[in-house]
Amino acid sequence: MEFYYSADKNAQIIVSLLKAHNIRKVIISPGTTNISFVASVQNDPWFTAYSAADERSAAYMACGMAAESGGEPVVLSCTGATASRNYLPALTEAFYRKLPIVALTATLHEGRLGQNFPQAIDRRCIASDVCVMSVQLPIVHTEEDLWANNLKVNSALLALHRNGGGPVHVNWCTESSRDYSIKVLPPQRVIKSVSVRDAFPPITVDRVAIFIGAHQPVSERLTALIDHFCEKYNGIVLCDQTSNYRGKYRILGNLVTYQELCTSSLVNMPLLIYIGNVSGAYMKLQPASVWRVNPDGEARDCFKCVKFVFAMEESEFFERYIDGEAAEKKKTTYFEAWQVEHRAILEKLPEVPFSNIWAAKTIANQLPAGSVLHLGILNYLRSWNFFETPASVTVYANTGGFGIDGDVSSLVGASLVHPEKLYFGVVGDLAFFYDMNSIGNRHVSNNIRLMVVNNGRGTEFRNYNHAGAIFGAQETDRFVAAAGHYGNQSPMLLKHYVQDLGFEYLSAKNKTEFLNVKDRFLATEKTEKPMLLELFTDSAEESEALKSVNRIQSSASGTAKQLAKNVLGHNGVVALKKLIKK
Ligand SMILES: Cc1ncc(C[n+]2csc(CCOP(=O)(O)OP(=O)(O)O)c2C)c(N)n1
Ligand SMILES: [Mg+2]
Repeated sequence: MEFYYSADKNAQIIVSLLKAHNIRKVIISPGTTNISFVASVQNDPWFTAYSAADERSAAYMACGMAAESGGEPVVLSCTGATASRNYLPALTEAFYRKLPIVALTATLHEGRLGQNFPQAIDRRCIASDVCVMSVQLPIVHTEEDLWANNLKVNSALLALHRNGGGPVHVNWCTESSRDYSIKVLPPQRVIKSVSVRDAFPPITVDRVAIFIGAHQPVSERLTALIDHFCEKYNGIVLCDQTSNYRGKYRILGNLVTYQELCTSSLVNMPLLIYIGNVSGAYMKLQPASVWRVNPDGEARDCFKCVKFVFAMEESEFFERYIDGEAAEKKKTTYFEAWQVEHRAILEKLPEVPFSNIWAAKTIANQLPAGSVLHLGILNYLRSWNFFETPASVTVYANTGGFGIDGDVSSLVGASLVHPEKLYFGVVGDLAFFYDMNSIGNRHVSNNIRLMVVNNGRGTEFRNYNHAGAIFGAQETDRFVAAAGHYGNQSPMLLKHYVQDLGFEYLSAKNKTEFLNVKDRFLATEKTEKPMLLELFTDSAEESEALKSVNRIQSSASGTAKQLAKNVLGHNGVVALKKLIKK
């Protein structure tokens, strides 16, 4: 019988990626749990394998080998029991000398830990000075598991050299497969790291998108570099409000990407440059590959296809690709195509009911110049990401942790920095009541204008397309949407509270009332008091408004897909997709 690579997916990922990252030297200690990796390596001529029965010694051998070979990484592989414990002295040595060692510790299913299964050793927490990164690879069952384990191994192997480098730890769960019939390893995504000292990969594609997650206001200099880059490479800058880029190639991407009856071909792009932090835009993009640019050097693979990580400042990246060339080769067809589609959708925008979306549509572009806007997550970002704000406005949201617990406090804190500026906030009733004490802070002054959309619940969960919608309004309201708290849309409660705190109170329960108060709310001059504008909206109408915006554009195939969803339900669609794949 011939033996090839193991069918064990974690072993395959590790072997493939070691090769892709140009790592050849492996020191193997004996045992059962690591057998699928060992057998896969021992017949592959790529690797130079050494045997060492004593794990403590194996790891010190790796130290000597890595140092002597000028920083070439050395892999260690051991089994369960106490084997891996004996790596610790040498890994400590490697940590303080920044030696690139990959400690592969094989493990049984995590559920066996602490249950008197023999050999089940808990390696989930390790000492802080034995490696620069430690990752856990559970058994692969799904595509998502495969993606996650691939990413973790790539990240660990990149950490061998990043920020001075050092040893890394990969604790991988074995499937205990006895199948060694795999002649060719399944392809693995490889992530490469690029520093300012490296050669940069060429951009050979005909269009490039830049996606900016939540970002501090993009400086004038960086804006000029990005614009220049777009002109050279047929680029576009896909933003949400929190991207804070206001250059020539900005497109608020959600109006196009949210169309559920028509998937625009524009959302497919061969290359996406990803900068910035966690985005709450949920923009539906389908890049073929992503290059992430950030001094943190991390993959942050939210598009699931990062290929290069540029560990550098954004300006260094764009400057290098512009390469001193004048921006003569102006080719901006990709941007123009996005503009055309974006405008076409805007023009077809129907009249929507009184709602968060309607308020955003009505006043987003009327915010006073130079003001600052703070948005709540989900409904707030979503509604206000459909409509453009003036270029001089900066926008923030708590997308880092995604809580509804501190939106108002964040607004208050920001407002203290520039007392001369106006600070607008838009939050929901649950978010407001959560954090209501903060507007009683004695530092609050008249540069705050807060809009509270009071729909009496977390209306997010009542939206027609939310997972909560399947239970029906009444059931969802009981616990998922937490309806009826905090005065149950009382017209008095918030009014009294904020007036007693010295706020000017405005309210609107329909479009006419809103149009009557909006100019006061948007007054460009500072008023005597801070303001709170309370909107009373209805959840069914909030949902209706969202549905209208999401269904402006339609195509035959998109409509058919939606119809199938309605008839089959979510589970039916998943089952059908599986069937088609087979
Ligand atoms: C601290 C915290 N708890 C719970 C959540 C989950 N969550 C997300 S949106 C939301 C409802 C928000 O309700 P509201 O502020 O009234 O906005 P609406 O959806 O009604 O517009 C909740 C509870 C969260 N993000 N943060
Ligand atoms: Mg609400």
